[in-house]
Amino acid sequence: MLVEKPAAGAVERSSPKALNSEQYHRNLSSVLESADREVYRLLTKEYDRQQNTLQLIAAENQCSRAVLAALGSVVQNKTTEGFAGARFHGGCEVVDCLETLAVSRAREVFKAKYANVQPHSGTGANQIVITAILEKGDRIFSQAMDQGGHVSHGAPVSFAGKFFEVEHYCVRPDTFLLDYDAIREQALRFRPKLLICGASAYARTIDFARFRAIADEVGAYLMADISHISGLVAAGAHPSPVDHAHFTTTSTYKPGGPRGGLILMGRDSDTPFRMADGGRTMPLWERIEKNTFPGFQGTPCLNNITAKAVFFREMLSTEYRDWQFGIVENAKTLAEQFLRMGYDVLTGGTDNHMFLVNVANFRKGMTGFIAQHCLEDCGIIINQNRLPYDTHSARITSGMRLGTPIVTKNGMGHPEMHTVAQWVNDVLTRVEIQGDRQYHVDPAFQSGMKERVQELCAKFPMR
Ligand code: DSN
Repeated sequence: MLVEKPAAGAVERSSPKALNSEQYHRNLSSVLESADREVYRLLTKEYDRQQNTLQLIAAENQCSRAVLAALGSVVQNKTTEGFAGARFHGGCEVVDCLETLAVSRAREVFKAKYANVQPHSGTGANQIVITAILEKGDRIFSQAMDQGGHVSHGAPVSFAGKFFEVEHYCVRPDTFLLDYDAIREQALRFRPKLLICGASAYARTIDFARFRAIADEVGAYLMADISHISGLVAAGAHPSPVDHAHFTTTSTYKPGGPRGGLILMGRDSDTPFRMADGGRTMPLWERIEKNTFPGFQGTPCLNNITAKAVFFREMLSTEYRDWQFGIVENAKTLAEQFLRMGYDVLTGGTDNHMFLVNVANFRKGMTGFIAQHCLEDCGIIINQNRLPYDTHSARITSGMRLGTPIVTKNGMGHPEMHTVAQWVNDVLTRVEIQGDRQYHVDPAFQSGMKERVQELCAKFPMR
């Protein structure tokens, strides 16, 4: 065998020493800083924004640093398709264990017979369920987006809205509450194949048993999208739909975990499903699995699945449970303060983590747009929200939506909710309204408020 000799004078290269996992994953933030200062600088800015402003967006949450660590690991490098034990690629022994762990923990958290941890998002989970059981043109019946529903439940602009025939139910115009008798009557007329319940802007308890009774009466499947309340459901702070709905879906970041989705099934997981083309009959869970891959997604995000496993373990803790009840208590306190100050809080309060306020009824000319933006100028982060029967467009709106998951996680309680309500009121009272989207905030007032917000947030650092 011919062996090439190094040229005279050449330096012999020593091969780099392999790091162990701990060394490889340590100080990833510093690694990013040296590799890409521009992104590092923006990431730092976002951390500072989250730490120094009040996070009151009901759809947002804050995951643990353990979840962040799981997201940023070498697991992200692995490609595979299929489910644990039945993969397309080799080298899956570790990711199979991780996915199996995530599934068993999810089942324990939600007392579910079946859990699918692969959906990339809550919307993806909904799309997997919808396309698993419906054929093009089939009927979906869901809460309208401007009535508190969610875009993925069949809004005209969404995927489901384009390929299925969708009709929406509304809340009552006088109480803004779901009217189950009216929903039943409409369902009897419309005869949907899929009834969807679950909301992104509804402050009251949802009666999942009632929805199931309606679905059964009209021969529909029931999907409960509990993205906004799944943390509360897991802790027992809101009734669970898992044994009422055929399918329960949720995003995993809204209850405080990594980005991603989850599909759960209870007593209906083995219900037989017959393919429309007359193909074989299979249990519902298997239909969902087949429509996840190869039906809807390719490689699952295995680092997110790893992080879901970490998060589901957190969800089983007493600390997590206490946090969920604290979120509801804080939301109730905050809503009560707004009511006390004369605001129009829809439905008169809340049973969950959020509530809606009609700001247009608070001051002449006030809009959701102005409320969101002038509060943000002062370090208070909320979102404007279209209200049921809103007279303003989606870009202007009459409402604001406030939620308490993050402030509660960071340790704020009743006294801070009083302060926050007072500050929001100060800003909304002081802002000069110049049009639907035009306003002026006195710069000295603005910087004073930002400082106070920052001081409060410093006492309750991100956990
Ligand atoms: N579902 C949206 C919301 O409630 O704001 C965000 O995903």
